[in-house]
Amino acid sequence: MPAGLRLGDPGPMELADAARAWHTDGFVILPGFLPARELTPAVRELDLLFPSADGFHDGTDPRRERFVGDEFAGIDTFPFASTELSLLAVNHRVLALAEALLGVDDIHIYGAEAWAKYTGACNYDQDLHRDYLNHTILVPSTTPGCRQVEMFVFLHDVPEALGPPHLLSRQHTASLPAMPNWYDNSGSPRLYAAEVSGAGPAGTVIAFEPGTFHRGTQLTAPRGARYSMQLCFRPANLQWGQRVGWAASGFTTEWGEFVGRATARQLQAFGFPPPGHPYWTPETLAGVALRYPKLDLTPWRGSSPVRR
Ligand SMILES: O=C(O)CCC(=O)C(=O)O
Repeated sequence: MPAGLRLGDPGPMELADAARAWHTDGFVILPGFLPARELTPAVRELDLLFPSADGFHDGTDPRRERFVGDEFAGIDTFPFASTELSLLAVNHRVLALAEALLGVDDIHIYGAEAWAKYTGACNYDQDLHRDYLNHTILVPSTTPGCRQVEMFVFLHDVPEALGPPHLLSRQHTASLPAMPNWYDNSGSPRLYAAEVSGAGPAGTVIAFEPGTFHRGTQLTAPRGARYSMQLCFRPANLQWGQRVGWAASGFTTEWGEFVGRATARQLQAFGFPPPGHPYWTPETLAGVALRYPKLDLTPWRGSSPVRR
């Protein structure tokens, strides 16, 4: 499969094709993978997190200063102020893709961020790098069952002028050692010449391994803004792949709102034991009902070992 292949028309067969490309190149670009009807509820609530392009560039949004001077200052971490955006992070298509790429059906989300970038706010142009230094306490592995996957999700169209990530196929980097982690353009023009742009329409998902070389690029569109999510998944038992612990934000209103609207599958991705697990007893069901009054406990209640 050619490096940087783009797969269109998402469908059931596409997950297998995506997995093949991901294994060959270390990344796969899925243009418009999330359809508009599933993206729109979250996009409508983006103003709960970030200034609009006009609000930033006209200086009318009092939140704008936060984004100036530091490319990473535009990152909000899960759970988001928008419950729709939190739900999108574990959208059924996203979970199916993570399962297909990782080759396991018990997956955990170990990181979720929303990121706003604005033309002129700062320098978004990065050196080619791998992300693994803050995604695992070890180094990436290609052994089945020991892989992790990151995803960039575009919440609107991201053409070249809105700074899409650029990625490099493993076919060009397989011989590079685990360190150093960053390669600048002057020292490695061969690598930069081979990079592939991730530019794509709204709903595009770019799945890549934490060991895949990639980089952020500059926003050049006049009065531009780019809104995206970065999601990270691992097999549930892969303890060395980490970024955040979800219980740390368990007291927030945003977490409670998300749990109250999430499905059993979505919550399992955050670490809820699956229906039928010995954890689910009358005692824990009663406690979880008190903690999350909006959560429908039917999937776990029906599976309680005590009731069988
Ligand atoms: O947001 C992007 O386009 C890429 C950012 C990136 O690669 C990074 O910060 O590690």
